[in-house]
Order: sequence, then structure tokens, then C-alpha cells
Amino acid sequence: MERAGMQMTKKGFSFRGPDEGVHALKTWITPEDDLFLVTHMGFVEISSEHWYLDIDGLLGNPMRLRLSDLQAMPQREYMSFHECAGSPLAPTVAKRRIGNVVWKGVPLSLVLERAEISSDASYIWTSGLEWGEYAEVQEPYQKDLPVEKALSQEVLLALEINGQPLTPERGGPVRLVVPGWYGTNSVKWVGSITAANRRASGAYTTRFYNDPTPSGGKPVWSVAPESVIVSPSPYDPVLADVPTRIWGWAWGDREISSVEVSVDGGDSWQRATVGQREDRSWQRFELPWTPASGPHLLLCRCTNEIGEGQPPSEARNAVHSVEVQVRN
Ligand SMILES: Nc1nc2c(c(=O)[nH]1)N[C@H]1C(S)=C(S)[C@@H](COP(=O)(O)O)O[C@H]1N2
Ligand SMILES: [Mo]
Repeated sequence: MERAGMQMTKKGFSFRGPDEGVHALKTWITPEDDLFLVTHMGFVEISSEHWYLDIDGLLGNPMRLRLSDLQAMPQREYMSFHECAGSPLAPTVAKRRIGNVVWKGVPLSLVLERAEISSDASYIWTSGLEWGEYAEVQEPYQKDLPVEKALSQEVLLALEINGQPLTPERGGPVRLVVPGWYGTNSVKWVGSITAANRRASGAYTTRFYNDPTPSGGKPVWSVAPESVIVSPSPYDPVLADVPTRIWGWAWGDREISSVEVSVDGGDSWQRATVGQREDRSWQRFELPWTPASGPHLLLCRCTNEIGEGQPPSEARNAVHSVEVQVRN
């Protein structure tokens, strides 16, 4: 995987995110500084001149694209929430690493069409350029997508986030972005794409990011419905008998159709108003609230357009709660 003109920084797993967690996410578009960062084996730095992308496997026209080749192709913008699935070693722990951003790049479908993808291809494998160790595994960061998702218009080889070129930490100069699917699928520092007729067999698609179910592993792909309370936070002063509002974000691969909020620890629920979504953005919800003094456990839960909801606990999309002290 190692390439000329490339080096790695901060070797090993690292996570960075706002100290206040979801309570920092007050704006519709999440600024880069408030957007979480994750890497398993370290960050890659590679100059634009040295970067290239190899495309091979089940296709008629294997090719190597340089950055200037990609820049010369049609690009599109797409707004999407961006969410980390959490640790693959603890897949039922809710981490709530989330943001909402605008990506810009070349649709992967255009590249695959130009490479004359074969009708025998059923999966698209992508690999990052880095090397190193994670959880005692030494393997490239390789992921796969069913070809139907890979060819859908929202999947991009992204060059920009929120109108700015991708930084090295963000996966620049080019990363894959798979809107609607967990962040693990959006391979940073992408260096190769392979069309195949089976799933990728590496650790990042089998051991990690493959939820155990009674009928076998379920790949961590499409994002399940989830919602968080942004405000009030546990640190906000909330005054008794003063009208305020409870608000937050709800998202999922499918559109969210309803959000309910509880101000009494889950004994009773009220329906919040839910805003629209753009592309695959998150949606804002809000409920007016005039609190009585004392402690309150606030919860929110959402349902998507096909009736899927959030489990109360033991899941990456478990119901979120916030404890607030309401004072006189
Ligand atoms: N090459 C590579 N791509 C990667 C990862 C990685 O470790 N290496 N981590 C993945 C995970 S788990 C997540 S959540 C997102 C994080 O993207 P971000 O740092 O831009 O938020 O990148 C994904 N893509
Ligand atoms: Mo992640």
C-alpha cells in the first residue's frame, strides 16, 4: 500500500470530537471543527501530485486516475449526515458521533462506467492507502459495497467538504463518501477500487463492522433511525415556569417521519414537530416545554417512514437521554 510521497502521522487508533458531545451541534451544517474524526491505523499525508487511484477487477477498462483526471470530471454536491457506528469491538454501545455536512465530488458511478464495469460485478471493494495495526490486526482498510449502492448517484469520490478541499485528516485529497451508510464505509485516502463478484474477505468487512445476529453477520451498512437532544444540555441553566423548548436532530438512511419526546423519564411521550430533510441531511425536531422545578430526565425517540424505531438500550442507535436540573 505504501506509496511514494506519502507519510503517516499519529499512528494507531484515534478519535476526536467536541467536548460537549452532541450538545455542541447547534447548527444545520456542522463546521469541520465540530465534526468528529476517526482513524484506525493513523492519518495519511500524501501530496496531490503523488496521489492516484487504481481501478481494476471485473471491468473492461482498468485504469489509473490522477487527481487532475478526477477534477476534470463532472462533480456534484450532496448534503448528508455523517455518523460513526462506534467501536467495532463494542457494537451495541451508542457513541453518537454525528454531524451534517455537504460533500462535493465525482459520482463513483461515473468512474465505474468509464472503467466499463462488468455485469458480473456484484461488489465494489475500496481500500485506503494507510498501513498499521488495529486490534492486533495488520491489514489494509478495505471495505465493500453492493454494486447497487455503489452505482447510486449519492455515492461520491469526494474532494470537498463544506466548500473546502478535504484536509489530510479528513481523508484528502480524495475519499469515498457513502451517504446514508455508517462512516466506516466512507473510505478515507482511497487508493484502489476493485470490482468483484463476492464480498471482500478482510478483517474490516468480516471481523469488524459485521453485527452478530442469530442468522450470521449483518454488515454495518445502512444507518438505523436515531435522534439526539441538543438542547437543553445537562450544563444549561433551565428555569422553572419559563417557556423554553427541547430540540435536537433525527436522522437515518430513510427519512424520519416522527419524533417523540418524554420529559418524565419515559412514562409519557409527546409528539415533536419535525423539519424537512434535504438529500440525506438530518432533520430538526422541537417541542415547547414549560418545566416545573426539580430534576427531569428528557428522552427522544424517532420512527422512520417504514415504521422502524429506536431500541431503548443496548444498541448503537439506542434512545438518547439528558438529565437536567430545573431551578426556581
Ligand atoms: N482509510 C480509512 N478510512 C476510514 C477509516 C479508517 O480508519 N481508514 N475510518 C472509518 C470510520 S470508522 C469512520 S467513522 C469515518 C470517519 O470519517 P471522518 O474522520 O471524516 O469523520 O471514516 C472511515 N473511513
Ligand atoms: Mo467509525
